[in-house]
Amino acid sequence: MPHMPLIMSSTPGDGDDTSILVETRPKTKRPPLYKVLLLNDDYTPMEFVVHVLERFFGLNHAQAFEIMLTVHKKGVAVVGVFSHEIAETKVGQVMDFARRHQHPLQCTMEKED
Ligand code: TYC
Repeated sequence: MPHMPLIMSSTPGDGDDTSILVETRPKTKRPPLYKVLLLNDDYTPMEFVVHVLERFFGLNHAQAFEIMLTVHKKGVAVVGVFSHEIAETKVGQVMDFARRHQHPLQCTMEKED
């Protein structure tokens, strides 16, 4: 919202000549969003990546397969856009799950422009 001064004036005609200008600058900047990226590698099985996308990003099988193929072919893809806290949680979940299964799958986050 633009700068919109709120004018608190005296009651007209009551002899009070003072008025107060209150600068109200609505400070409602929305928090930045973060892209969560999945990176390709030569070793993580395709089915594992599809499972990760279904499990942690709520994608159905067809959506998960499509994104997995995009990463496989292009090297990287955005799998979702979230608040900083949610993005960090997703990245952590994916990295932890991949490590526990001994796959080199990489997941990162990047601030949206
Ligand atoms: N390139 C992998 C393979 O051929 C599959 C893969 C897809 C790995 C997406 C990681 O983020 C990834 N088995």
